[in-house]
Amino acid sequence: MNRIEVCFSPGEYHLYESEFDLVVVLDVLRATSAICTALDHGVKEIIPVATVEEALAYKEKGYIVAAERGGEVVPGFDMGNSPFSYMEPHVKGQTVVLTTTNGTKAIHMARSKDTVVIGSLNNLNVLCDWLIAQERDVLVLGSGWKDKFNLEDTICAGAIADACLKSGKFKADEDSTVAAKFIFRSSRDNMFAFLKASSHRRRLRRLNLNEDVKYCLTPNNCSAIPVLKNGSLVRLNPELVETSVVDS
Ligand code: 3SL
Repeated sequence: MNRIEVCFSPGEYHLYESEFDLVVVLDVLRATSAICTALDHGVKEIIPVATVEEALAYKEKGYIVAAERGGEVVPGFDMGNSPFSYMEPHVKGQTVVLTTTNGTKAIHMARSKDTVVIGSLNNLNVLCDWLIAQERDVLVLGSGWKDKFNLEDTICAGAIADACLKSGKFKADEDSTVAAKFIFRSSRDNMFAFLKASSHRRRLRRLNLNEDVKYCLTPNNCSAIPVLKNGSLVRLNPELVETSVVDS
């Protein structure tokens, strides 16, 4: 029996990291939803970087660079964190460098692990099927907000834990995993309404980004599983490109 556990935020990662070498990083609003969307729509690779300074260095070398802080595009950069920007024809087949407030920081923290994959509600089923087939212990790491707990990553982490536990191949020991599962089950019939009072939904509403939120809360509209290889996020399952919902 393998273990699946949920770590609510990067601030708690040190409590879990030594027990796992397969980590799923989530930042439902919006970094990992954008990354799944990008690879699903034919972006060749995403290079996640932790700081705006690193992103700037890539920009000076001529890369397409996306930078977000506090939900907004950092002035001087090509694009931000909206999943819709990664559906644009000019990014198809390209390398995109990305830095975000929380998501790329969490990816950076997990980078020394043997396997780091990217999750979201958008690629939920394909990711869960893959995790169940691995027969390995799994840590699901929410990006949270500046090291604090957030609801949207917890819902997604709970959905992943729920599916893995239902397969009968996993067990969970931590209360964080049990709590995530219950939060997912309480929210699954209307996640958008459930998150109405959440801090990040309020933040994105103030920025007129409700359509982004609705997209990010739509399960299974992507088939890509992004995996970290030599510092870049690439598609783990390119064979599914042909059958991708969005590309068909
Ligand atoms: O924190 C992050 O990495 C971002 O996804 C935040 S936002 O959705 O762009 O506000």
